[in-house]
Amino acid sequence: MKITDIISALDAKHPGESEYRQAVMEVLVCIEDIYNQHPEFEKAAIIERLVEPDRIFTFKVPWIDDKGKVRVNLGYRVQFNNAIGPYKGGLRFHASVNLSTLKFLGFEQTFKNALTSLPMGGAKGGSDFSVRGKSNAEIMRFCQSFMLELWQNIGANTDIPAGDIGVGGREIGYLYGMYKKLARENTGTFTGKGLDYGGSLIRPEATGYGALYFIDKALAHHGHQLKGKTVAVSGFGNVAWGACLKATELGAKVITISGPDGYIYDPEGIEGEKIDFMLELRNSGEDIVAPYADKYPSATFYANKRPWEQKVDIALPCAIQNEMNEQDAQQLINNKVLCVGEVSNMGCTTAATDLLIEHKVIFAPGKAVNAGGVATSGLEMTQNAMHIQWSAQEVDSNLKEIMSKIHDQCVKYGSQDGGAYVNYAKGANIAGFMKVANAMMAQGVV
Ligand code: 2IT
Repeated sequence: MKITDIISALDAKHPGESEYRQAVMEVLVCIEDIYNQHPEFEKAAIIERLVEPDRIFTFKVPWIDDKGKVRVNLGYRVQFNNAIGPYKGGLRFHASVNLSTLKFLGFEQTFKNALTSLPMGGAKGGSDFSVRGKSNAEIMRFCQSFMLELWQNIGANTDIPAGDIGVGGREIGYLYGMYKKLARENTGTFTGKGLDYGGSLIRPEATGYGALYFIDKALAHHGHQLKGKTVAVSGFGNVAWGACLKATELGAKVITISGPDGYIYDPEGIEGEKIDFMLELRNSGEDIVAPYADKYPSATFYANKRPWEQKVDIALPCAIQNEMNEQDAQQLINNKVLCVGEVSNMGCTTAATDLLIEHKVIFAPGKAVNAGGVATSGLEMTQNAMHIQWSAQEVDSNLKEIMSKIHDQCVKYGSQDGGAYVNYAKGANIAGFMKVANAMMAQGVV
């Protein structure tokens, strides 16, 4: 089947799943040429097999709130592809979660994990449960009920969940605690665990750190440097936190963060204790950034707006999918943006991505630039399997090396204009696809 036919078949089969179809389409458009050079892929129906998840678990998650009321959420695990290793990917707890979200995330995860060069397949899961405004006890009961259903389908060598939006250290603790009780084993079936029970140093920071290592490389490759650049960050969770820390450490100045209520603009830079305050805001459970401007006089709060209207050298969406649209991208281009990195998965709409690439903005796609998180999860799995804990320095130097190799793969497959510009989206999609496709070819029709 031709790529265009595959896309229309998918549109007909899954009409409501727009994010999933968006993610698939973005990959297929990039790999079309290389796919056409490999007739054996078509014969083995590699793409038809790659775009559908291996299996999906859907289940109800009943739990009791603090008032004694029975509540019901939906739980999912999408085991997307295990051609190169056990299923691996996070759990997202957010009101917006549905099957389309998790299929898009699982699909992306498959290629991202391939890019890390570690043996991990792709998966994603989660629930439409929102942690916002819930007590610790409610979150624990929800996590326990979620795990009561899921535990039989995961394992250290089959499927290893981790965190994502709404699932941080606290939730992983509750989930893993219940998993251990039910499975009667303790081999590290989750990553992102606490340091006292098998977690890895640097894992909480890893997505943001890795992203900045990648951006640093990408800028250098195009004759620029990170030092002295201004950065707009969206979000104020774990990923935004790591990005702010590393951007600042490498000499850039972060001037925005954002929440569902609007964004903070702080021209003096969000650094030092201001970054710690971001975590305090996150941990307050209220999901708002406005109090930052009350605390720091250098900052202004813009209600219900997104940070992309500010003039910056680098824009890093770190919140959720499709948070940067075509108008945002145009605004950034008008303001002479140099680089955009999708630290959130599929942070840009397709139209935004296309526009940025068309204008030769250095565009780092999610599956490359945010792969440091899952890569460090892979390093956590290694440490668990070896029954040891590495130093922060050891983990960090591995992470840096992995991000550098991902950058090299993108350059290999995405260079254009005689090497003057790298289309990282194309490079990442081809590199990830080739690895997964070759692994699938080797293993027959399964
Ligand atoms: O999107 C991602 O790569 C993650 N949420 C991390 C997944 C993981 O298994 O560490």
